[in-house]
Amino acid sequence: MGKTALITGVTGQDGSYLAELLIAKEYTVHGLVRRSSSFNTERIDHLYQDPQQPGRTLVLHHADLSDGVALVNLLRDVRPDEVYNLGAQSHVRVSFDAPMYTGDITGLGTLRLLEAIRASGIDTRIYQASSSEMFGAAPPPQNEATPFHPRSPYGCAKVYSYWSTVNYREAYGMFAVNGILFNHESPRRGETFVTRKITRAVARIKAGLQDRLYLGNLDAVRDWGYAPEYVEAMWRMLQRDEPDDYVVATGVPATVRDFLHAAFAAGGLDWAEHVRFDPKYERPSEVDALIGDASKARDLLGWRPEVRWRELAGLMVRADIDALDAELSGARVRIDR
Ligand code: NDP
Ligand code: GDR
Repeated sequence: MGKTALITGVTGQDGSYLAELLIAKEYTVHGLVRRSSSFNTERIDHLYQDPQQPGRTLVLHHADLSDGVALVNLLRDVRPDEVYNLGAQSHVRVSFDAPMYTGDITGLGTLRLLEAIRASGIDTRIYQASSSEMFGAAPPPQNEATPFHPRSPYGCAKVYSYWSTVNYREAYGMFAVNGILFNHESPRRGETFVTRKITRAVARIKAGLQDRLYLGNLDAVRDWGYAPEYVEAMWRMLQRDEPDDYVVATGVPATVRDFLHAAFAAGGLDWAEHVRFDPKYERPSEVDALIGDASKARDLLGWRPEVRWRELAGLMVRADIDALDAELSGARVRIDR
């Protein structure tokens, strides 16, 4: 019998890659999906199986991180061997506009889940999606010993979740781990995060659908890795004998401007001709530089990143060009009909 996992945030970038990874490892994956007035399962539609089909490997449930009772009931029903808490209001800029909501879901949501595990009395392991945003203003390189100095409501909420996870490990002996992941991207990255916003714009500018791209601070330094590699690290953390916390990063820095340059060059374009500044994309307090030291993950998990930011920019641009081509040719077919 394979294992059973529950993923919150299964419809997000990481949730979709993690579901694929676990299904390939013969897990039965249960995903928590929040109710939306339009479809929000695009990233996992290729994994969808008819609910009537016996022996499904992906089962979706409606629930929400704001609803603690629903979490208890879900855990009692599913009785997962592993829980991955990836659900969150995950956008840093938006967290300044919706700080209370972000605190509720990204912060308290984790506590609700931890408490639901305790209340349901099941024996399980939990992975908490912690973030390099917790380091905030702490100078790079950052590792597991670097003190936190968050710079946004999102970062503060993640610090709350981090310590709640550590506390449940210490107080109740729970197998609870924090993966402190630095930025990781992919063709499935949300369209309003800076990398995807850029690579999508390259495709649209090349196709003549857009001319300008408005961005905020180009000087910020980030350590961008490739999401499918990062979900492998999450899984490895839960396979260890003892629970612990790990930084996951490439250790290679680049500015937003560097990424912009590489992505436009990959599309045969000059970014300076198209990019304009809009202060609305700046944050009231910015995180200037995040560069991770993932030596512990390398030594204890045997985890090593392969894809670096420049290659990532190229692969994301190609994926966006291909996706737009497919969309446009589909539209033409419909118009022809
Ligand atoms: P996404 O924004 O792509 O996905 C977030 C997921 O959370 C979505 O499935 C979303 O649902 C779900 N969600 C949002 N609100 C709720 C709610 N109230 N109840 C239940 N689910 C909810 O994020 P990523 O996949 O990029 O990141 C996964 C996790 O890792 C997040 O917690 C993020 O903060 C954290 N993280 C991400 C990093 C990165 O670089 N990607 C780095 C470090 C940490 P819906 O699809 O309906 O919006
Ligand atoms: P980040 O990612 O805040 O690091 O959080 P994002 O891609 O939003 O910003 C990266 C940097 O780019 C600058 N920037 C812009 N950002 C956006 N979104 N839009 C713009 O137009 C723009 N112009 C410049 C930002 O100021 C910032 O410095 C991501 C999220 O996935 C979090 O959930 C996760 O925890 C962290 O990464 C690690």
